Amino acid sequence: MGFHLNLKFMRKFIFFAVVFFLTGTSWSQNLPIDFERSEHNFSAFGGAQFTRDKDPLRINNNVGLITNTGGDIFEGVFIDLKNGIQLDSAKKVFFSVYHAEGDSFTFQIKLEKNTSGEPDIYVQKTIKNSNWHHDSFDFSKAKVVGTNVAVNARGRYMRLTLFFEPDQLKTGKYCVDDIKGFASNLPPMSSVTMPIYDKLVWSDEFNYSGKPNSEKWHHQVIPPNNGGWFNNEIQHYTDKKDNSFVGEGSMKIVLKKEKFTYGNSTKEFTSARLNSKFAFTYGRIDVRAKLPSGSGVWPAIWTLGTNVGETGNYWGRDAATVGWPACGELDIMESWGHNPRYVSSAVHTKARYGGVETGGISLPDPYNNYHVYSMVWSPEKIWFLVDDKEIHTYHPEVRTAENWPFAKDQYILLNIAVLSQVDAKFDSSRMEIDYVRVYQKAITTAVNGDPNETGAALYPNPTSNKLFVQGMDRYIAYSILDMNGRILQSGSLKGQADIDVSNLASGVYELSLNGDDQWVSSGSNAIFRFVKE
Ligand SMILES: [Ca+2]
Ligand SMILES: [Ca+2]
Repeated sequence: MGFHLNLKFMRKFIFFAVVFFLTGTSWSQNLPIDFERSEHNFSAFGGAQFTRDKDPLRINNNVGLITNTGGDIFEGVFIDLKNGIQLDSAKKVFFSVYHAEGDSFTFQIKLEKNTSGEPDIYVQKTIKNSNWHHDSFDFSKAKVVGTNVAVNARGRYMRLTLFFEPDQLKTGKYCVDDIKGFASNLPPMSSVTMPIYDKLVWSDEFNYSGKPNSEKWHHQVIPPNNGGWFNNEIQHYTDKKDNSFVGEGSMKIVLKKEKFTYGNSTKEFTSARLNSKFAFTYGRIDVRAKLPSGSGVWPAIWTLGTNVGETGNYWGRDAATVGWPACGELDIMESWGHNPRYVSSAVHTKARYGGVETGGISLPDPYNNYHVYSMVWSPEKIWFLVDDKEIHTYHPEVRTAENWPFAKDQYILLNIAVLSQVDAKFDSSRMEIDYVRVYQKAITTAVNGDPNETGAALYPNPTSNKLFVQGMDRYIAYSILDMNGRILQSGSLKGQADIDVSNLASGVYELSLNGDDQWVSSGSNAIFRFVKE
């Protein structure tokens, strides 16, 4: 959903993200790229065209021919490298270029890590040469895309993009050949397998009637931005039953054209924005929903860090105030009425100045059909799915506080916003939510004893702050031990309970559950092993 959007950056980021989604299936190749093999095939975007062609000046040589059609100021071509270019000791990328028309031109090479969370970088120069021009770009003096910030680039870059006359609408034909750099000798990017989170830890099936269950949902109604909402939204959110209610197995969130005053602020539309009173770290969330429609209508299923400290939200009262985007935001489903049937997912972090990483999919009729919008959030990668089909992933190679605020609790938000381009004839539209389900991983196997005998389950694993223990009716006491057997904390439990482990350092620990004489023979216990992030 996002707040405080910088539209200039946003457009650029969204543009590149869309390009990635549309054309993200090119082959992965290793350096050097000399166009002698058919795999040296770039993917074109923004109107550009790419073909492997004969060298116009040298016989028996193949080159890449890029044609700018003037379709977009950022038309270009890219290729995904199998092992990437490693910019550590060697920082230069070599190339040969040739302009078929012979005029001077600006040539840019952009490199992307493709792992999200770190900025894209580029080097460019204006070249005037009527023959082949052999040159190199020094990425120790690269610039961050979208800024004038210089950076001494390091690490591995997986995607190479070429622009001719970037930032200008210009037609032209350009040849490129022999792109060389220091090929990474690291193995291809590790593929992280999607974990299976199958322990249902929180849900609302909406099998009741009336207002949304107040034990599970908080209505966010106080406009946090000087009497209004962020993003130039033009509605108020209310807790009125005609803006959100449950019946016939689903929750309805209704956006209505209706004058409404909150404080001194009068708006022409009302809607609802619900916060879950449940927050979690890692797991899978499934939301089955039908979407509202109409130009300017902006439904969202998303999460924010509980530490956002936003006025009027459920967590504001005891949350730290890191603010947005440092809290992290995960958009499981967003859709904008001006782009009908397209649903997308996005990640907002501080690393991209609040900008986004997005991916999406067009659905035939998300307004009249239910789809399941899911997110699988693991300690190192996040997957976004529609009907179990992956539409976007977020996977920084190196996780930092800037690009990965996602080792802390997030809470769920469900809302419909409306923007000023709403149709004058718009009356009302609704989102119907069949269920919201959150799953986590549980440990059910003790490192000693019979797991069926213990009947206990621990989740989530790994954990960052709380360890939930289910099936505790047979145990009354617990201890947490380090791997040297030292007791670090202990206490008593009965039934389902949670143990605060936020003070533990990262590492592997054992939880010892100790039997009650009434149920378990004296001295009996079960030990589970868990990971503290
Ligand atoms: Ca060649
Ligand atoms: Ca239901």
